Amino acid sequence: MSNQRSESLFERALKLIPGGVNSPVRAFRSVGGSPFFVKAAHGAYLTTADDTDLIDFVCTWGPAIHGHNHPIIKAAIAEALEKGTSFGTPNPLEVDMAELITRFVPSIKKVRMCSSGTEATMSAVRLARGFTKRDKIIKFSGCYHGHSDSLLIKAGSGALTHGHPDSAGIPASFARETIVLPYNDTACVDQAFAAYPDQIAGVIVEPYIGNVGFIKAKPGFLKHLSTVTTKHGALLIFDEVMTGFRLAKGGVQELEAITPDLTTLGKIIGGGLPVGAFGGRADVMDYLAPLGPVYQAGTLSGNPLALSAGIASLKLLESLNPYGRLNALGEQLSKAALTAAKTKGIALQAPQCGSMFSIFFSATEVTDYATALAADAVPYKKLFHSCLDNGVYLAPSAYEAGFLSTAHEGTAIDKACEVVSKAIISL
Ligand code: KE4
Repeated sequence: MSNQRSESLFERALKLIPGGVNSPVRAFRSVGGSPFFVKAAHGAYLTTADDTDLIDFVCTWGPAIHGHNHPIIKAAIAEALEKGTSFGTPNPLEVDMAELITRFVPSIKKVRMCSSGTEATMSAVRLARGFTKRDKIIKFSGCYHGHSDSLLIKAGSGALTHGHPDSAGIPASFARETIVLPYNDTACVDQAFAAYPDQIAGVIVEPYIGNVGFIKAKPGFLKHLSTVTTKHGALLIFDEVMTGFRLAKGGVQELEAITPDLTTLGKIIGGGLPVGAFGGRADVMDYLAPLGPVYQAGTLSGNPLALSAGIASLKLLESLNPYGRLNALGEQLSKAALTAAKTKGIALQAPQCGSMFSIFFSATEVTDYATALAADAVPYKKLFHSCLDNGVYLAPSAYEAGFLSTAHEGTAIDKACEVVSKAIISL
C-alpha cells in the first residue's frame, strides 16, 4: 500500500476518480478543504496517511458500532476466508444471518440479503409496487434512502408536491411517481392519500432521520404512518439502514413499538463489509422471485465473507447489549456541546438518541428538512475544522449524523468532549 501523504494521494485520485472520491460526502465539499486519506483504523481511532490519529465520530457512516477492526469480527472474517470468498450458491451463513435478523427484528418474518442499503431500499420499493399493483411512493424531504432513481427525489417546499429530481439523469416521468412530504407532518400525509386514492404503493421513511443531521420523530408521527398506510392498503417501509441494530437491538421500531410492513437494513449487518437486507411480512416477501413476480437478484447477495463479519457484529450486540452504555456516551457528548454553547452564549441544538447525534447551530428545535437547512452551516464548518485540527473527526457535513461506538468509552470520549467544548467556545 502507498505510503504517500493525503495531499499527493488526493492529487492522484482526482485524475482518475470523479472528485477524487468514491462517494460524494467524503469530498469535504460542504465543509471546505481536502479530505484526508485513512490507512488504518482501530477502535475509536482512524490513522491517516499523514500519520495522525483521529477520534472518529463517523464510524464509516454507521457500521463500526463496536469500533474499527474489532478482534472478534476480524477473527470471523479470517475463519471465513479460509473457506473462500464467494460461492454463488446458498451457504450456511445466509441461514444463520436470516435467523439472527428475524430474531432481532420481530416484524421481519422473511428477509432477502443484498449488498448495500441502496439495493435494499430500491428492492423494497419495487416489492411494494409489485405487491400493491400501485405506482406512487411517499418519501419525506431530508430522508436519504440511497441513490436509486425513485428515491433520489425531494420536494422544494413543505406542501404536497410532485417530486423534483434531486439528481440529473432521473426522468421527470420517474419523479412524478414519488411524492415528497415534510417529515413529522401528519396533515400532509393525510392530504397525499386523499389526493391519490388507491395509487400509493408505500410510504418509506427513516423512522429517525440520520441524513439531514439527526432528527427524531415527533410523538405519534410514526404511529400515524402505520395507521394511514393500513387504512389505505399501502405498505409502510422503515428504512433502518442507519438506525437498525444501532438505536436498539430491534431498531427504532422497537423503541416506538411500531410494526412496519417492510424494513430495510444495512451498515451494521455487514460488520464493515458490503451487506444490505430487506424483509418483513411473509405474504409480501413471497412476491419476490423465484416465488413471485417481483424480480430482485445479486451476484454477491449473501456473500459468506461479508456475512461472517455481520453475524459476528450482531452476535456481539446480543451478548454485550451495549445500548445503555452507548446512550451514556451520546449524552456525554451532547451535554458537553450544549454546556459550551451556553457558556459562549450561542444558539445550538445537540439532538441525540443512543449513539447517534448531531450539532445544529440553530435557536429553534430542528424537526424537519426546512428547519435543518435554516440552521447556520458556517459555524459548523469552523467547528468541524477546529475539531479536526485537534484530533477529532466529526461528520464532514452539517447535514449528517454523528456516530459513537463502544470503543469510544473512556479516554476517547473524554478527550473528544474537551475538544468539542473548546472548539465551540472558540467560535
Ligand atoms: P448505501 O447504499 O450507502 O449502503 O446505503 C444507502 C442508505 C440507505 N438508507 C439510509 C437511511 C442511509 O443512511 C443510507 C446511506 N447513508 C449514507 C450516510 N448519509 C452513506 C454514506 C455515503 O453515502 O457515502
